[in-house]
Amino acid sequence: MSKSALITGVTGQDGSYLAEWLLGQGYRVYGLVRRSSSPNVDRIRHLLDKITLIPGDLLDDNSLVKALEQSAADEVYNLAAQSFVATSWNQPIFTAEVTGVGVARLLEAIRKVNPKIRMFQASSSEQYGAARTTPQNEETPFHPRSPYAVAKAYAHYITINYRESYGLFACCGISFNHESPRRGLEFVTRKITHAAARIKLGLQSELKLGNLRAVRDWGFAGDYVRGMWSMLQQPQAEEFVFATGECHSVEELVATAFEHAGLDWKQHVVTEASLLRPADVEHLRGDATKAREKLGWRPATPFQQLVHKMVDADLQQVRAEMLAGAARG
Ligand code: NAP
Ligand code: G4F
Repeated sequence: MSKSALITGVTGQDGSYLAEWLLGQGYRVYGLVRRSSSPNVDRIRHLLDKITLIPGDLLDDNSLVKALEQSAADEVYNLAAQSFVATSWNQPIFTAEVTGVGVARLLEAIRKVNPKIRMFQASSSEQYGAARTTPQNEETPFHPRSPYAVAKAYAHYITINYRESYGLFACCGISFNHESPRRGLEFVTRKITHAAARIKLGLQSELKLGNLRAVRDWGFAGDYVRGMWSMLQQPQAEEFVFATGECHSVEELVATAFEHAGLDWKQHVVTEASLLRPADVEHLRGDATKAREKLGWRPATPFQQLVHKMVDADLQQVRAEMLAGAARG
């Protein structure tokens, strides 16, 4: 009998790539989806006849118990979160409830339904925040700089605590930023590649950004989900960092994307004070040596290739939307 996996956050960027990967590995794949007033399955539309969606929410304990029972999951990948850092200052309590305490609810449900379930928790490089050492690895202390990062730090430690308290196979993958054409439009990479496409096609002329000096270690989401799966195939549960080890500033990202679209970014980008964060993370670079040595994990997509791929996908998508609009009259 094939293994069963439950993905929370299956409608998100990572959830869609992980579902594809697990189907390719022969899993029965279940995805937890929260109720919305209109369909929210754009990223997994192509998978809908291959996976089973189960209604539920990290805010609702009972729905998690039911989802674990219905899926008879061997593995649970907790990717669900309020994942946008900027929103976490406007909604700190909600972010703590979903991104932080939601993980405790899931761990309790696992304990109740089947403590043999293996669980992956999506930890974040944001937890390092104002890290004092570079690059960051599994031993680097956390100094979270946003309500989101604080909630993720709680989620991280409660996962380890349930492993140590109850012997659960539960572990955290600490991922640095990973992107794709399926990235939400509010995150800086996609905001930039989508704007470059719209400017190129004459639909807008200006792009407003915040902190151009911020530096991130950006990789491709499709590479990172392989690492998540590998962690749950190990003989013991432990933490791993996933990162490229290469870092670039937001300004470099804009220049790379606009150049690929045949544009001069300086003619279009303006900085806007309202987009600056109350406390930003200025510089992140990860050290994924442990993942490379123990899991054989390596990111396969260099920065420039990633940015070009996102710009090309956005050009294609915006053109298709223009054609559809013209056809509708
Ligand atoms: P994403 O695109 O924002 O997806 C988040 C998912 O969580 C969506 O499916 C969303 O559902 C779901 N969700 C939100 N609140 C929920 C709730 N109360 N109950 C159930 N589901 C809920 O995020 P992502 O980029 O794929 O990231 C996946 C995970 O990795 C997140 O936990 C994120 O914090 C973490 N992470 C991401 C990165 C990165 O660079 N991408 C790096 C480190 C860690 P809806 O579609 O209904 O909104
Ligand atoms: O793309 P971002 O919003 O990603 P951020 O804050 O690094 O968080 C993402 O990666 C984390 C992993 O480290 C995940 F845990 C988290 O869930 C999420 O996926 O912002 C990146 C940088 C920031 O320093 C921000 O201040 O870009 C800077 N930035 C500059 N102008 C902007 C903008 N960010 C956004 N979103 N929009 C701007 O206009």
